[in-house]
Amino acid sequence: MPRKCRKCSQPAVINMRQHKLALCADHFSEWIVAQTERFIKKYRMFTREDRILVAVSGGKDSLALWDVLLQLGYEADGLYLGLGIDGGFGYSDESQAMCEAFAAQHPETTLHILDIPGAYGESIPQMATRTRRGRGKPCSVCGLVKRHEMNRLAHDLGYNVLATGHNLDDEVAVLFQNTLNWQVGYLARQYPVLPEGDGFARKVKPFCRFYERETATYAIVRDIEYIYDECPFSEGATTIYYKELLNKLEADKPGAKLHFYLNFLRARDKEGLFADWKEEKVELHPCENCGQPTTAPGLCTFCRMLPEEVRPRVRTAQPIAFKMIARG
Ligand code: Q46
Ligand code: ZN
Ligand code: ZN
Repeated sequence: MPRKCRKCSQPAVINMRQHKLALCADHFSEWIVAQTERFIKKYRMFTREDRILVAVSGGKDSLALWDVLLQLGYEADGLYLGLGIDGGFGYSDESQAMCEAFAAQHPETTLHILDIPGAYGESIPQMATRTRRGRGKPCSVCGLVKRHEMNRLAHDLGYNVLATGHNLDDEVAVLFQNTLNWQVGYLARQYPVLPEGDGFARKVKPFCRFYERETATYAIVRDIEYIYDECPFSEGATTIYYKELLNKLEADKPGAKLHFYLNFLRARDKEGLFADWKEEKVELHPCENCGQPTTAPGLCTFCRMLPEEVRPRVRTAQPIAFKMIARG
């Protein structure tokens, strides 16, 4: 028998076994919005005075996050980085089209689009091939470019908070990987909010306590169009392997992922796990080319990776602002 919404007895669109809660479409969207606000406050992510830049990829999590933040009345704009990834189906073009379609329906917001090949003359896979980084996979170059450009653009465009759509499944896969390897430094820094400082924007993950199926259901009930395909290079990634393992665990023990993550946060916050851990203080210097903070004197890793003649572009590369003008 299909389940009924706990609040209104309409047919439920989702049954969240870990919360023993089944909800209809309307009550589920309300629940997601209210829970997000609760997490934002609980982890002191930001307030309505902050300017938030949401890193959008065209996928369900980041577009759903943008939607929720707008519903909550935060000043939240989007940033899309065009990576120039095709994968035989125009992955980057299609994901950009999804972000534009979302922005077109929200005239109160702005979508900033920076096309990496347009700005620096090469796509991410081309950069990876030229620099021979990442053993045939462009992901390490991609991560480096995204981190650098998001931070640079947040700063240049006057946003102090960078929000990403990482969900519970993402966070738990990383936590599991870091625990298996006892990566103490990474574990100590894994948290829903990373404070700003030394030229870095504050980074927040307001969806870190939602399962992937919850963000997907939210996107569907809110009629948000998103790209279903993953980036073609994500195939075979270690985190996907861990996600599969954890899905098996979750199937046998509903709520196991959430407990693993929440107990980790509790051990950290209430029981002082990592309280004595001191981050090695590394001195940061502004990059000679772009001004972003970097550990080694001279050029930052991103500028060093670019061909010399392309480097000056980092100082001027600005995104296109895609904004729908409300008619009427
Ligand atoms: S890192 Fe690698 Fe992702 Fe970049 S190349 Fe694709 S899979 S998008 S999160
Ligand atoms: Zn209901
Ligand atoms: Zn630099």
